[in-house]
Amino acid sequence: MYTLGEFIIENKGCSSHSIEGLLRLFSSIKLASKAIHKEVNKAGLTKEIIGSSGITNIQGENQQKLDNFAHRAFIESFKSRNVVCGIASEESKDFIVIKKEKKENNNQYIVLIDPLDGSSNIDVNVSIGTIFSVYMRKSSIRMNLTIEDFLQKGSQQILAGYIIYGSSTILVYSIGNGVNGFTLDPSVGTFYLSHPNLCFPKTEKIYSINEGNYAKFSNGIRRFIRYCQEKKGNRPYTARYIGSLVGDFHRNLIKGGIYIYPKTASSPEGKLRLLYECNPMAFLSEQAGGKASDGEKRILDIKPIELHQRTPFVCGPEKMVSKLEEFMVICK
Ligand code: AHM
Ligand code: MG
Repeated sequence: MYTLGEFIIENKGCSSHSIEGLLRLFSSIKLASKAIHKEVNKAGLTKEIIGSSGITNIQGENQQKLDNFAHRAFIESFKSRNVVCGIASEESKDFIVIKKEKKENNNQYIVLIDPLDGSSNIDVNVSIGTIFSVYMRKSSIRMNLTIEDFLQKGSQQILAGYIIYGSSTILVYSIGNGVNGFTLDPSVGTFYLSHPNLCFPKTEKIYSINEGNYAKFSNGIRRFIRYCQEKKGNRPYTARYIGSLVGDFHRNLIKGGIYIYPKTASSPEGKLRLLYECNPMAFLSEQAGGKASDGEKRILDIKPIELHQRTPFVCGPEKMVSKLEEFMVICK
């Protein structure tokens, strides 16, 4: 069985990035994710992990203790591996500059991360995740990092992935040559290839949306929901919604389903963050033979204008996303 490290070395594909760089990046990601895995697994036993940290984050949301732990774990881990020059995190207002250890280090990777996604599920023992994405810096290495290093289109990602802390801990990633998943064997602390070449299945089965917001949805989204529920062909589809993007996406990727977080009357920009959540999931969707859009246009083509920008988000099998887009046009 391949370990993640062996797989990276043998499956670099056409990526022009150095194996050493990728291995160092993954070394940081693995280290932090194992620390989080350990904490998540004993969450019921210790008050240090469950509940609110008492801090309101930049999103105006109540930061959970585990959000904070995960944010610090990733920042420290990236700092220690000497490979990344800047990080933007959903839990931090501004981007974080990582100083070079040695003058000759040319750390050129920019990381954008949602350290702990699906926070509302922490206290109830339901799957949560980490979402990450990596870009090359655009500014000269002789200059200071600028905000433009972080505000790149999703199509510029060189690596994107997530870790799901569920019944087992699984890391799924793509460097632009397909999607592969690795399960952590906690007894040895190693990720092994368990889900090679992940693609959305041909048969669509599931739709995932918070239907409690139905009254606030646009007519296009309501029409699509009714279409999913109609008895015709392989419909009605099954409704499944965890409220944890990583968990919902992972299930839909394996079983065949669409994930939707549209704009609503009260959140005209949607809820999810373009840089930390939607771009990496859109990259993975396309790499798995699917599609991702804001209901009208491709997510990966959006030029971000600010770090914590939100966007409506739809991703899943190509046919399902295209069908939803059709309804959005018809009902305009
Ligand atoms: P978070 O980053 O604060 O955890 O919020 C993102 C989460 C997604 O994981 C999930 O799909 C969505 O918010 C659920 O929102 P809602 O409870 O409004 O359905
Ligand atoms: Mg999130």
